[in-house]
Amino acid sequence: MTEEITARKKTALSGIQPSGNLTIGNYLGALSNFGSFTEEFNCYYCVVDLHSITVRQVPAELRRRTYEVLALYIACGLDPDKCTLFVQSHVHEHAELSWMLSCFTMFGELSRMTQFKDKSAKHADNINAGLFTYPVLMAADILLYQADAVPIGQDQKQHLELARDIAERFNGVFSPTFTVPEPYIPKVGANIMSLAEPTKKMSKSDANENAVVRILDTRDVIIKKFKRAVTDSDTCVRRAEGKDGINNLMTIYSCFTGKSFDEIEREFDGRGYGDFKAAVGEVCADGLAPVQARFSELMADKAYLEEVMKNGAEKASRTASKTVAKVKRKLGFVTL
Ligand code: AQP
Repeated sequence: MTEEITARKKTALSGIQPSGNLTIGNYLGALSNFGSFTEEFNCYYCVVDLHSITVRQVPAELRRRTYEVLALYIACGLDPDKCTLFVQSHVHEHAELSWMLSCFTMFGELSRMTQFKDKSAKHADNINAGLFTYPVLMAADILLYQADAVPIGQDQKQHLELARDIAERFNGVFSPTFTVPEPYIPKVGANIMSLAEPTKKMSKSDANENAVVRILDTRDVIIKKFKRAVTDSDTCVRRAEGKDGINNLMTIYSCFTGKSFDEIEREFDGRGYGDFKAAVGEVCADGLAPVQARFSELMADKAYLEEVMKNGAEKASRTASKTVAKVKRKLGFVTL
């Protein structure tokens, strides 16, 4: 009976790259929503280290951040006994399925990916093939586990749509093999913008430290960064077209307090931007404080984090190997 129920439970999967210290964009757009899936879904959350090497990484930093992202998953409330937490490179099927799926992905499709265009412009000296085929690896991550739901921020929507197209194409050429995944994008917080250039997304790899608020920034730093946030020449805290900086700060305030935009406008009626920016800093620092405290405890226990990684990799491999075996059979590979 229990097995039957487990078999019918839907699957959710998501991942975060250890390509920099995580920002409140990663937190509000993705990480903070992961926990809400654990009751209803079989959840797989991975640290996608293979993805991160599409951009040059310092090996020691990549290693440290891999532990940190895993610790942040747990610090944000993900229970390793209730969901599968693992590191992508520990499950070799990700790379294997990625190759097979790349033969079902068109050059033109990959050429249209806006993240490829943005990252090529940003890293003009290193436009490598991995940067181009990144969305195929992401499709493999998702399709390996037959994920029904993929919680992501707005910037990953195009990649998710491609994963759906690849799944449908493969299912159409052969027989149904992959579950076609649905994106889960939060209503508020799916697109947190840079504090320095509010028309641009907040990214963990941004070289301008004032543009990003990191989950692990200290209270003082968080408050200082919000005080410096770029706004406009108006003085009234209200949402409007063209007020990108204020719109972004209102979104962040709303995410941390649960207040609607109307409520925020009423709360700050007659008060200036200075007051508002200070308040955003306070609620953000308050919201992150428990995560930071739990994170410090977890980072002091590397052996525990390694045990979580090991158990997670074993659990993930069991599902991933079944999918790869099925795909190989359908493709006509000889199995021994
Ligand atoms: N600014 C953002 N607002 C909302 N959601 C965001 N996400 C990223 N930035 C924002 C979501 O975080 C999850 C993990 O992202 P990722 O690490 O896989 O890669 P990314 O989307 O490329 O994130 P970054 O921070 O911009 O990393 P770098 O600088 O390395 O490229 C995803 O669900 C993403 O939508």
